[in-house]
Amino acid sequence: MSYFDFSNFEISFNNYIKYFLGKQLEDASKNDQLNAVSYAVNKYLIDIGYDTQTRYQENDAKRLYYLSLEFLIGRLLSNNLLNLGIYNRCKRFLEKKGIDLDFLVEKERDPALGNGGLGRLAACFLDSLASLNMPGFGYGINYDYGLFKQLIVNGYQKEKPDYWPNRRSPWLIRRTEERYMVPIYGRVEGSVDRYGEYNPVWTNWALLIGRPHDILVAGFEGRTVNYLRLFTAEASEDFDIDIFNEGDYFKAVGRKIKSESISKILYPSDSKESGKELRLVQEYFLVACSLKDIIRKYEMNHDTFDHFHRKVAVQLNDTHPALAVVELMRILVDEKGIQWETAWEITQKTLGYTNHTLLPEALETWPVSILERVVPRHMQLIYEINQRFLEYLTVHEYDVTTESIAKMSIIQEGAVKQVRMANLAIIGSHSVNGVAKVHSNLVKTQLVPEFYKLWPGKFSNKTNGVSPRRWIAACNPGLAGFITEFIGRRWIGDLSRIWELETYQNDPGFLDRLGDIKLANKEALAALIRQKLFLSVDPHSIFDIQAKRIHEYKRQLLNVLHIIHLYLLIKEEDQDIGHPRTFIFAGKAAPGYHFAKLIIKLIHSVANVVNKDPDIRDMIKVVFLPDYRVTLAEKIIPAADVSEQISTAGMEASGTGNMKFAMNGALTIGTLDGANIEIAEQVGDNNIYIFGLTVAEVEALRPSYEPKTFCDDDPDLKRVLKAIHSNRFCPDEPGIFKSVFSQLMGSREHYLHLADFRAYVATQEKIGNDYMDRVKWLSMSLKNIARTGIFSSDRAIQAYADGIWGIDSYRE
Ligand code: 4GP
Repeated sequence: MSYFDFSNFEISFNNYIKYFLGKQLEDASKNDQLNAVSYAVNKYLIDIGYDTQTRYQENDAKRLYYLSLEFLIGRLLSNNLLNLGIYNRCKRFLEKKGIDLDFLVEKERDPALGNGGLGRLAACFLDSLASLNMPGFGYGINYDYGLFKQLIVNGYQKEKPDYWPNRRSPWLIRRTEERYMVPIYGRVEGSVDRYGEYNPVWTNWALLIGRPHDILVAGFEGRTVNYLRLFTAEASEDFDIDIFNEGDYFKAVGRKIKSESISKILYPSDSKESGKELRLVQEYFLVACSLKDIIRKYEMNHDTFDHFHRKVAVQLNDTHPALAVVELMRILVDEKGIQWETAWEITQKTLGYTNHTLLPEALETWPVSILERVVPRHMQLIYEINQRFLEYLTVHEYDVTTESIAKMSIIQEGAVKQVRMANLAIIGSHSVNGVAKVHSNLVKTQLVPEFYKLWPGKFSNKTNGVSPRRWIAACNPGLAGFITEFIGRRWIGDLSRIWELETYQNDPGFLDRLGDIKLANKEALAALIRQKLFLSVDPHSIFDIQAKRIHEYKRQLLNVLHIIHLYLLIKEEDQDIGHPRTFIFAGKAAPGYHFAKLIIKLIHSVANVVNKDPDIRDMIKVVFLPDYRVTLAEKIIPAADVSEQISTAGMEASGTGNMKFAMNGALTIGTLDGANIEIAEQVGDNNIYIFGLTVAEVEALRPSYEPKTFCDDDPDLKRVLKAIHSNRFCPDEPGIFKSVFSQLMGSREHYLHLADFRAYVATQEKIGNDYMDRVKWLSMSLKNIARTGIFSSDRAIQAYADGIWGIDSYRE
């Protein structure tokens, strides 16, 4: 393609160093070189981006806006080079200058603008939208500080601020010509005009200023470049108040406030941190800036709003941007003078809502009093939306009970009146979806059965997916090259083709090579472990990995119970546990979640004892890799033999790590939860290790759960718990794990760890045996790679596009 004429790459690179940095190449630091390369690559993206926009414009394309408080995008350079198809060319070019591209790639900072699955999913979705040549754009916040950096000190997690040098990033384009004024606080003064109409006037507001910054998103093969638009809050000192005095809506004089703090920091997902006013302000800030931007673009081509929902789709990534329902209504009714009923129809048809969790603590509610203070006009509108909805229920729905009306109301009555964001999102959208089959069913039957009964057609499932570009091609070049050698490169843009790989399984040497690739990846991870932790692990041992947020429901503790069990088998009974194993953990705990932090300490304490005990003869090693993030995931996942997906059934909405591990050839040990169920359907029961209680069994057991009975019946389990209760793993800090013991033994232990212990241990034993049969293991591994094509985010995005958004593909 003409875009990739390398002569201009060289010019851009040289110009950046010489004119932007004012340096000679010899004086440029590695960081300067990295920025110069990134800058030169971004110039390609800008060119393609202009052409892409023209194509959308010429076709008057319907656009999708994905609103999310989190985008966990990961490093950009290697991914962009790969998607543009110029990695090798760029490498050769830099080699001539004596620069090692692979080295530079490793120097890039990884912006942690998200907490975990929800944010990473959003990033994979942007990759897929661009790769499918669809007009889909991310809208988020340009945080200065992403999720904290995790340090481990004496086995304890410590948090450090993680500053992302966003203001200097070569990938971020500051849109100097655009900014949005967002009113906040103040009060609403109403007057009734001579036609009897109520005219609200929002007065005495303060102003936030949102400045868009774009990160360009290249699709595979570089045909399409979309963008992720992140808003920075800027100070409003230089604001010209006249802008708002044009209409009579903003009659009063605005107060100037210092607004920069709004985009300072990402909130860690933590129930202790929830309910903080600044978080609500962030949510409103994002929604208000995004809708202003969306509407400005729409109005460039359209005079009326009659066709708005035919040209615009907005997806709410969980309830965090749910105020979009209200803000869109406010704009349509208050600013554009559209009739309520018409505005409501447009709003509902435009918005869709995705639920990502059933955990009660993650279901957002905001006190009415805070909303009244922060966004007084919006609170009025919420009351109005709710009143009309409740009236509709009582007039049109004969068989709704008072109880179900109370559950569906947006307002939750009680000592502190609350606004239920999920109810707002459901009522204000035309579509509600969960992220895996079982999860979507639970949304319907457990989370909001009343709404499902009312509007069954609104609910659907869209099983998650992950980008094969980042999660195979870029992170596992050995495997990617191998796949391409056999079936060509088309799988990168169409992962459904990867099944073709299975036809080669009888090719002599094929499985052997697959085994060699895994071994090389394990060696690389072992080297990283040595470098970071001064610990040596054997790449020939089974790499059994659990990498994800630390949370009781994900049951890292169950994994630890098993490790202690194996340790005691060797230590106390001198048993042969078969093949040696390396248990690797990674993940952050929310700063205020003390029990999760204690789990991290327990892992370290067990590691400390097990790794040093000569009696164990290196049969077990326990590793905790600190500061889990996208970059680390890219190194861990290709090296896994066993993928731990062991949440209590019914608690993990989907999981996406489970998909990444499987497509990189790891075998899953997992419960029938989230997308594990669908992975099992794809790979077949013989190629996955499923164990434990089902959702129905969990529900049946929970009310009468007595951990003690499981313990009494199982001497192994009893011994493990005793070891935790004693000071065996914490001689220097006696008693610190007593609360782990009492938690596990408590009848309210919600995650039923002990109930699944025996099944988990038995399944692990089977894994140990199977692993020793190399051909069997590799052939199972191959089936995981070849049969998980359905978990591409391209498939997920196509399903959203067809079923919810109604957007098309514009290739050329
Ligand atoms: C996560 C879910 O816990 C995970 O199962 C799912 O795969 C992911 O969303 C993407 O859908 N939820 C969150 C959250 O990250 O903050 O609620």
